[in-house]
Amino acid sequence: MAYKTTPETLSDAQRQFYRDNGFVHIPGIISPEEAAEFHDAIQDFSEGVRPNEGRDLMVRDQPVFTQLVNFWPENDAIRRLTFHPNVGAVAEELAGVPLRLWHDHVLIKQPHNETPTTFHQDQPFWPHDNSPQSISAWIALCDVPVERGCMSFIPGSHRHTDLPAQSTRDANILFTAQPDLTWATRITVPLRAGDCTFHHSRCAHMATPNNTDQPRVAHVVIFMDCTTTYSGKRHIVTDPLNLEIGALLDGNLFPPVRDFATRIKGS
Ligand SMILES: O=C(O)CCC(=O)C(=O)O
Repeated sequence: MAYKTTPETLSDAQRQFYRDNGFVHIPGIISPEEAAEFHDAIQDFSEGVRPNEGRDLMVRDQPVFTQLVNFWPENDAIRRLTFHPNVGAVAEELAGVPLRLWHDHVLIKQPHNETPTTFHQDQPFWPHDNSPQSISAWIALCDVPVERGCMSFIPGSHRHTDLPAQSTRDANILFTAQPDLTWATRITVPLRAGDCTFHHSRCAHMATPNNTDQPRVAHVVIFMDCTTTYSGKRHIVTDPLNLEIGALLDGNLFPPVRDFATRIKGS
């Protein structure tokens, strides 16, 4: 299938934009037809999964969004999207290092959810060492204008590598930790279905409320450096694994991008 953006068509300007700003808008990472197929599959799947039904920790109805973490082992459509070869290949081009999956999550902002996801960096939440280039692909599975909950970024904020974790529900916390960011330019990126933004794990970002009648459905695939080791910090994905501090995060749950084509076929 021909996509608007592939590793071959990625321009030097796009690579440089990512390096300078810590995020980049990538049109057509998947096709609109694929976005529609994945959107419907996720809507069907998520309606059947409720908090407190077995995987309660992995389905979280939060004020900011409904979050389904790491459902790729259980759902064919989510697996095909998480291991989508074009998404992984463009992520590696931007990061400039070999990557592996950290985890995925479906993020649904329900219709008329008036709650923004407030500015935060991702990396401080993760139990990672040795992962300087971790990067997220935020893929729009429906059109996401500003009014439906699109992302905004603070260009260059990925250079702040020493900030504590910032809640996604406290609009002041990032700016209290780093007051100069209060005055930094913010860039808001509405997306058409099938487009994505990639953001570096330290690039501060937020998402606007959903003031529309339709749910905002996004699928986020998070990649980490193949060298990433476990830091011991508590996290929903690693807590059940009984890892030793310093262990390489590898194995079945964290496949390298180079193995994605084979992983599409089964978990
Ligand atoms: O979609 C959202 O509301 C926020 C997403 C986010 O914070 C992320 O992908 O890291």
